[in-house]
Amino acid sequence: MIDPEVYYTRPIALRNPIVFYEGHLPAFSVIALIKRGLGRPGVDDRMEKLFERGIDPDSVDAAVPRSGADTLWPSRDAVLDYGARVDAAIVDALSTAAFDLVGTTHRAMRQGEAIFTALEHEAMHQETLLYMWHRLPFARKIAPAAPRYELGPVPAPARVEIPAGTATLGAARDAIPFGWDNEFGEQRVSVAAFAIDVHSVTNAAFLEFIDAGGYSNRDLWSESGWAWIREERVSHPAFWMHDGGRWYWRGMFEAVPLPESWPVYVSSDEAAAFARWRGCRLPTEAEYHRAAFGTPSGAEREFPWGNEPPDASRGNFDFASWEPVPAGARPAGTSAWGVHDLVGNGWEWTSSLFGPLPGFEPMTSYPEYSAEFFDGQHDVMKGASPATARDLVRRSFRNWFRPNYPYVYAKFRTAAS
Ligand code: AVJ
Ligand code: FE
Repeated sequence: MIDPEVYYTRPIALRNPIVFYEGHLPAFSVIALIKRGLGRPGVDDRMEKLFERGIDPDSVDAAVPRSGADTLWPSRDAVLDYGARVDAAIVDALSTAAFDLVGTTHRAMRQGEAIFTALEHEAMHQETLLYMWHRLPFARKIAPAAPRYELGPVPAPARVEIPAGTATLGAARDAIPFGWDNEFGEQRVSVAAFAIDVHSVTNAAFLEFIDAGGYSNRDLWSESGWAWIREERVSHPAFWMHDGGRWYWRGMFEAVPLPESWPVYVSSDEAAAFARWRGCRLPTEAEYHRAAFGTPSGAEREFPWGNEPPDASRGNFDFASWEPVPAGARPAGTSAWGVHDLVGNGWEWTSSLFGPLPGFEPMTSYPEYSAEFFDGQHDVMKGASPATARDLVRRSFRNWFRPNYPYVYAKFRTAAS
């Protein structure tokens, strides 16, 4: 899909170049499954060191040099050859490992942990790669088929009142086949009554914020949010482009005259500024759970629509589309309260800082996964985007980014007490 010429470029300055990810997926599987899971030697020490970890700096001009800045990356053939060697080693491990040791000597293999870790990590980076490729110039990409967009009317704004009740965050350790460490344990939270938007905030609504001078009104922004938009001269969503006096959506393959009914993709800082402009706020993680999984009877569901497994009728996820679809276009995914698009069509920003649930324990196959990010500098996102694999669509799944990260497929809605 992409021009080989961009293989060593960084479509997002904060992240590693594309070549890193092609080596990172196999290297990660070796480290999590073969080394930590099964206690066997790795496949290629040099490659496993080079491709072990990504980065999460808070700014491009941080004093610390960007990871990989002075790395001489291997040729693509060498990376692909490494991938093939890893595939063979993984197949061999799965066919011959002494899985009866699970739970005693091989703690990272409890309930197959390290296998799921490798599989879900790859699914996550498929999303990373797609939103990175979204930033590449159109001329560097080949559309697999003529792109088609779903357009539709802007839904009428509406709010729903959700009465006070209980939300269950996380999951009990044995309740799900696999979860990342930050999904455990289970926590019941009392949520006061609140009101929440039935639909995600659309491009049309966000345009009003821009036209009202939202990006130059200091009062609407947090201190760090204001510093970010000033320093990086941010004056519109990263998914928008301005040309000849008109706004366009930066699609994967071409610019699309701004589709008013699509949810706006923004950073948490931009979402919070919009909410303040509207005289309200973002929902908390617990409020998101209540809106998505709660019901008037008090029982909680696995998914907004009920307990049936996710499919394409319920939401725009699992690579169903390169772009968003209009807000409210998947009514079969509506929650018990009539709230649309809580899972799919873009992650949902919450106002909650990423932190551990009670009983948190770093996972053995990847102890760095969450713990390093419990630093008060990351906001929780819930739900799913068009580029989120169906395997990751589950109630307890939690995603997180810095509040000024504008590149991920993330939307929002507003709430009020
Ligand atoms: C959980 C999506 C924030 O993309 O940085 C991938 C996931 N961690 N490899 C990221 C992750 C290590 C992470 N997010
Ligand atoms: Fe990774």
